[in-house]
Amino acid sequence: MKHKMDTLCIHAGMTENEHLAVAPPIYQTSTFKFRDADHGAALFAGKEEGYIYTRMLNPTVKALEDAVAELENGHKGLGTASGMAAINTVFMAFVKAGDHVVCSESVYGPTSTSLEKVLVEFGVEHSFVDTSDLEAVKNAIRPNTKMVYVETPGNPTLVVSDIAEIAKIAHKAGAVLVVDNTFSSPVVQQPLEHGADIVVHSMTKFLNGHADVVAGMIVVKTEEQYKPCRYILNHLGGIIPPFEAFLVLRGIKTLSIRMKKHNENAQKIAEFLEAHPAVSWVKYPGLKSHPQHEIAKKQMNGYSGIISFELKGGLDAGKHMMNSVKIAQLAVSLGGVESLIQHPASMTHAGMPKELREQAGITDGLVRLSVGIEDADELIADLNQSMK
Ligand code: LCS
Repeated sequence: MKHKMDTLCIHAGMTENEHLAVAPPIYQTSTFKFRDADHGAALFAGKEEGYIYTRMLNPTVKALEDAVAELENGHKGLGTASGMAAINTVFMAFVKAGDHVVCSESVYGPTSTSLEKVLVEFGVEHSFVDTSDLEAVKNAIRPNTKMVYVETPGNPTLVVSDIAEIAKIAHKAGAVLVVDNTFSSPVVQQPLEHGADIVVHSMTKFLNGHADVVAGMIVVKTEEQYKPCRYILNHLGGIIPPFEAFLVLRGIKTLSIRMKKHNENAQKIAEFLEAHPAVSWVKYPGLKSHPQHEIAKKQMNGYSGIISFELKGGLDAGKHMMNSVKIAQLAVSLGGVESLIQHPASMTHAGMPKELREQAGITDGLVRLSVGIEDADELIADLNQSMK
């Protein structure tokens, strides 16, 4: 029986273990013994299942991979050292010299840098487009396009792209659709259900949820996609260690309940900001004024916890707010139980060329708020005092 999300978050990936421990054991070991020489040879030859060496797979990591694959309704997961390790493993597994990637223009800064500065050195071409504009996606497709890479909602503009429609465009062109689902988590959005082929996560964010782990995850739909990802991950080595895997598994237990509170708090705060005279604009997928609110409604279950806005006083007013809020902390990252506020143009997206930032709508005055699960009224009162 397929469980509902609240139940899945508690039980996904939790198989029986030797001592019947309720919490997942941490297999803090780099390597595993072979019963005898033939057993070792059989494991290496893939004739028998089992663990060999933690870079290749570890039981605690496997439990987490199974859990996230189940939450995303995918075939298998691959745990990685960070969200960037997940993203670059997917690039390495699916594109090669001479191939072209169509990528959302509003993506996490280092994702655009990977394409712009690193993969170009390996002969991979790219185009950054507004993936909320389906015509722009169609027009960006070239004969050598092998991947469409979408972040939705996009960091930090919260632009929403239609996963189902982009999947049709990508598949018609013979390309895979990769969706970065970091901003939603599988509780709010399941891209594979809408036609995406591969999902990547920074588990540093909502999946872990407690600002104490850096980790990533890839979820694939088929064994044919799994094999090249596992091969690249084994050889590039960007794996998640067992202790981090344990912590993320622990975080996932409360993912569903946390997301409900993130959704609820962020909706209230977005509505408060939109009505405030000192605010010039607010982007939150749950607001009726959001340009892709209807698409968000169609493909998301709640609108998650991130809000972007600009104050009428521009960057100076934004800086004043960031320096004077008392509950939200001035820090990058997002998706944790604690509210965080930051300035993308000088922080998370500072590495993006200014023209690309402007093209993507990342204005110098844009402030990004990751709404935690504190008391919503207190968060609102705090933002209010910072705008006085
Ligand atoms: N994808 C998205 C959408 C992200 O927001 C981030 C990190 C990553 C991937 C990379 O994940 P990491 O390697 O850090 O686990 N975003 C950050 C941000 O907006 N502030 O600090 C990190």
